Amino acid sequence: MEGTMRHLPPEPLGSEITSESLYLRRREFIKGAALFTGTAAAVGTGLQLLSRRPTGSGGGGGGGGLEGSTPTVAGEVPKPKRPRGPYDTDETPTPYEDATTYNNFFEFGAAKGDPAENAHTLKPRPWTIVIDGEVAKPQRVDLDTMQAWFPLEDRVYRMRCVEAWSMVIPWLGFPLAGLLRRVEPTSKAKYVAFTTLKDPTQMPGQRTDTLEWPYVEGLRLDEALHPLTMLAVGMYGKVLPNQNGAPLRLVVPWKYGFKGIKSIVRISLTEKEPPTTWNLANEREYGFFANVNPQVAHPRWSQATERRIGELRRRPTLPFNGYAEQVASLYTGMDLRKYF
Ligand SMILES: Nc1nc2c(c(=O)[nH]1)N[C@H]1C(S)=C(S)[C@@H](COP(=O)(O)O)O[C@H]1N2
Ligand SMILES: [Mo]
Repeated sequence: MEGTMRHLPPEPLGSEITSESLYLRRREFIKGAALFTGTAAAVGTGLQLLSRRPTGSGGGGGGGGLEGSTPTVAGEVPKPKRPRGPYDTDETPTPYEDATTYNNFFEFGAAKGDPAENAHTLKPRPWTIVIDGEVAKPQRVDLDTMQAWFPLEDRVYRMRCVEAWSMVIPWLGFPLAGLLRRVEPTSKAKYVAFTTLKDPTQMPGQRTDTLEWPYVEGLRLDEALHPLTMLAVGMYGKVLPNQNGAPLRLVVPWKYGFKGIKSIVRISLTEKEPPTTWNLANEREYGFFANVNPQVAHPRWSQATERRIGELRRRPTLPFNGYAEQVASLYTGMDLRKYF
């Protein structure tokens, strides 16, 4: 991704696509199907690691963890059985290794491999989140405390980057709606603004001016309250790796990936549409809504197809990233070419 004003390399590069495909193909040949079974088994197992809520506090939710595990025959590893939820895709999750080494997190560098290499300087605990603005109950809360308010849910979502690559990620988290209802938005609240940590000692990329810091994002309140919208604290059954936005990131699966702001420290309810980082960098190329839309090309590349990481052939991009049935009604009467 880039802002032309800031002279970052154009994406996606043809050469990058070729070398990436060859790399993935070679690796898949070596590791075979083990990668995929490994991924499936990982989902659920991290719930124990993550849940620090006291026993008895509603464990159900949409998650299942190991509750449904089948008893094991001698020597066999138990397979977690989780019924597919209403929002899960049944598509094969992207290998964990790819999801954690091919990242966009400009606070740690602009190259895809930079975050995995550099994000160890981020300290995800202790972590405080401020919730303020147009709410009856503003607060400053420790993340572990906040996490204990909600049962964790597994959600397998597609993620489509505006650069025309995509992944399938099993997230662990909770719907943003629950948090917003808890702080009681006032009648003036129309939008939700999110802010990433600003601390160049933890985030060395903030010493450069690739983007304006801190990274900021926003949603309209109805989008923020939609049941698909979640705050993630983990993925693949484990605590969120730093490079994926530890300890708390936004996930909005029908929008381009840049809406999924990482390492959130502040959530503010506002009356006016809040500024968003990529729109500030280049308003011609990145809008506020950023709904995945195969019919609206980026000024420098088509959005009609995408490269699913791990696959060789491109696949068609779906309206609202395949979530049209759930979210299209949020935009009835809106010109989605104008509000891109
Ligand atoms: N704070 C912050 N959040 C961010 C970004 C970033 O650079 N900084 N990149 C965004 C973009 S462009 C994408 S595609 C996703 C990538 O998430 P992933 O690395 O977990 O796949 O994070 C989004 N959230
Ligand atoms: Mo992105």
